[in-house]
Amino acid sequence: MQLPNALPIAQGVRLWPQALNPAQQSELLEVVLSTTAQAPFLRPTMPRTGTPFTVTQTNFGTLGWVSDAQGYRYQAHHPVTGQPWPPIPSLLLRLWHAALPDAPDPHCCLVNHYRDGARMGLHQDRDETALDVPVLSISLGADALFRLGGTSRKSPTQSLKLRSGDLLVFGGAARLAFHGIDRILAGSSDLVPGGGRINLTLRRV
Ligand code: MD6
Ligand code: FE
Repeated sequence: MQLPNALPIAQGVRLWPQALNPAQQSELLEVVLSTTAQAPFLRPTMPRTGTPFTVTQTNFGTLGWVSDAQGYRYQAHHPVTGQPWPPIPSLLLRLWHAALPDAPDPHCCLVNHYRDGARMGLHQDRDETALDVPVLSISLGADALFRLGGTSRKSPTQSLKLRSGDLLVFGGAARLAFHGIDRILAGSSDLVPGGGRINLTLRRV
């Protein structure tokens, strides 16, 4: 897997628009959905309040990111089935190493499933100790409006449209930048069965 030069979006943020062509997107989605048969999507809840997320989630890898009343954490087992998360499919590992040639294998691939109306509030990815390694984000399905800020919640933000097949790397000065998904553009893709968007974020923990 060879990637062309990325577009610089901000310090530490690089975007490969449509790095995956439609056939590659379908192949990746097929691999992802078939792997979720071993680790079904679940709807996490917010720490303390117990408010359900508007997305559903699952993970691949040795560690998965979970959220429930007890807080945010990484754990080795699916909270409902009690089984280890399935391994990260080799196709995803190849994309990781193409985007981040110097990084060791990721521990975690968090899979977010957005139906129309789902969103993700402004947050930092900071539950990892490996903050020196970037996060790779891969988008499949409906277009999404991604909000990118700075390292303070009050930093100015910009909006970026993420489309199916886009790869986004978040590292360096942006590794702790606030970001979120304002909304999904309903009907913009029919890749994901039933509509919506799947986002994969791969990281070292
Ligand atoms: C999403 N992405 O695109 C959510 N996190 O659905 C993230 O939360 C994210 O895109 C860290 C780095 C890149 C990301
Ligand atoms: Fe994030």
